[in-house]
Amino acid sequence: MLNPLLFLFSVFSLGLFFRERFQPFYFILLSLILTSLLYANVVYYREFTDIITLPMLMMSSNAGDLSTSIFALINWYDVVYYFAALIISVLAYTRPQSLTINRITFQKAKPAVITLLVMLTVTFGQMRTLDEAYSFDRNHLIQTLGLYNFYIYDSLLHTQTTAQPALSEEEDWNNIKKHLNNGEVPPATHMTGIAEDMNVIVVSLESVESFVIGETLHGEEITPFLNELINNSYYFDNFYYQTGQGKTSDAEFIINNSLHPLGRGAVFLTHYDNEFYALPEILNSNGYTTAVFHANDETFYNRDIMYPNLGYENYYSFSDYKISLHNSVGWGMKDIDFVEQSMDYLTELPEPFYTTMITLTNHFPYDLDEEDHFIEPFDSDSSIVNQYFPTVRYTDEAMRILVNNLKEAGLYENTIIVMYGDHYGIANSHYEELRKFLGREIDLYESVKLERVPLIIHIPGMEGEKISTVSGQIDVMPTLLNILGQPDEGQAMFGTDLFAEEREGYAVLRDGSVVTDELIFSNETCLSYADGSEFAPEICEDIREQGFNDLYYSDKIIYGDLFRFLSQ
Ligand code: GP9
Ligand code: MN
Repeated sequence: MLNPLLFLFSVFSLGLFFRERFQPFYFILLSLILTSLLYANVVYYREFTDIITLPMLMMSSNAGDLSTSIFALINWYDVVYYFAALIISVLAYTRPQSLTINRITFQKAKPAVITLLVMLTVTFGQMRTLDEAYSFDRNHLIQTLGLYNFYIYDSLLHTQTTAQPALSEEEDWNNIKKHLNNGEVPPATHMTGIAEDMNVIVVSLESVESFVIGETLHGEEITPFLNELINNSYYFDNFYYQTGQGKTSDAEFIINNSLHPLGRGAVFLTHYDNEFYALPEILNSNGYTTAVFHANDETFYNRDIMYPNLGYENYYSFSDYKISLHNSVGWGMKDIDFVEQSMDYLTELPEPFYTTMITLTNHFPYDLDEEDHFIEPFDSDSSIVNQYFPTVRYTDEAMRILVNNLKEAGLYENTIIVMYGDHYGIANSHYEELRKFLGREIDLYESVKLERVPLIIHIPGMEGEKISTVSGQIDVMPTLLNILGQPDEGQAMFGTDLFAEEREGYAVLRDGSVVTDELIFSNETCLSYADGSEFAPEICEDIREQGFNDLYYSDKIIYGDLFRFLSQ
């Protein structure tokens, strides 16, 4: 409480330098600005469990498309946030003298101003020496600094990170390579080239989490098709999403680069003109046709610029689909129609192809017409949790149609199908109601485990199996490169081949949490992966450090645009 108070005290007292009749206006204006900043974060937090960072503010071009979601996050009783501003305004009108204090000259205020400056310098100093690990865990950071001071810190970070490319040197690579070589594990030789020259379809399953897989609601399977597909695929049930504020686009970024996304903002928006060494680009230079299918505005997340940069030759977006009121809901085109129309383009692509399909129907706030419900909603006090089940079930149905269409088109037998959940679907603010579905308390241990999303890899001719070693989105690229028989040419990948014999369970989440087959490090706490019992912090020290370095070096590559220096 003290940190925000110090900030508020400082900025409000600046009003004392104004002439008496201007003071009330200054207080009203300031109160409105600060309340709006606070309230914007309250709304954002309800869905993203995160704070708006400066790079996110610059995402305003995406705000239009977010409007359907924003209304689901606003409550009428939120007016309480504006009470203080209201009271100040009423007072300014009825008794302005109650809001004015004798104007202070700078001369008189000198001791106070000097004290304030000293306090601010100390605060800045503290921020700079904050344990660096905190900087990845924003929840912790806000608790330490308070919301308003956080923005001062974020501005410091902003100038520091935007200045990096100019300062970056080739030598940075030496440290990064050293770090990566340390944890390097050779890929599984028995899988090398097993799917050489096969097509690849990677499907991003919007907001699909692991907790629905294999589960039932009202006695019916929530994902009957995915459950069926899992039976003859490789299925990773301890697979974690590693996205940051760029959500879907971050997931695409991780899958295609085996790099971590950034801690602040979306790489697609902040570093779209960087040099990358991405999976589509590698495959394209080895004879693959590359394409993305996503029935949204082509400029959303800068995809129109980022896709060619990552090596995608074709991008089928909004204008390539026949979209009507009838076949759209919520954010846009319904997944079933999307999949069906995409087939027309897919079947025209020269083989082998590497394609990405991005689904949309299971997007917050999970709107879906009654006629498209293949399962009844859940019954709780959260409409978000309730509606999530029919939309997941709908996307599941779309996947059945996709696979059936692939079979009909004769593509199923020579196409690897990868399906992954892009990020969480149910935000922490709905855990109270989600708990009713899960039938257990959601403590720190459970909330980390809820960061799991499905990963399914279907390889024609292979039976597959369930693999329970901990893994993350960052591991998909090295896995695909190996089964496609594409040698790792020394590009910097932060993931490891999922089939590698020596691979040990490991996933670093973007907030600095680290998960292994034995341990969970999250929120400065060390837990057992098996049962959530708490260990002394030292037990997690090694994995905390390893995770921190992964994020640190991956960030260095992106902020410094280091691929410019990589000899290919
Ligand atoms: C936007 C879609 C959803 O085109 O991919 O993005 P999200 O809000 O999940 O990041
Ligand atoms: Mn998404």
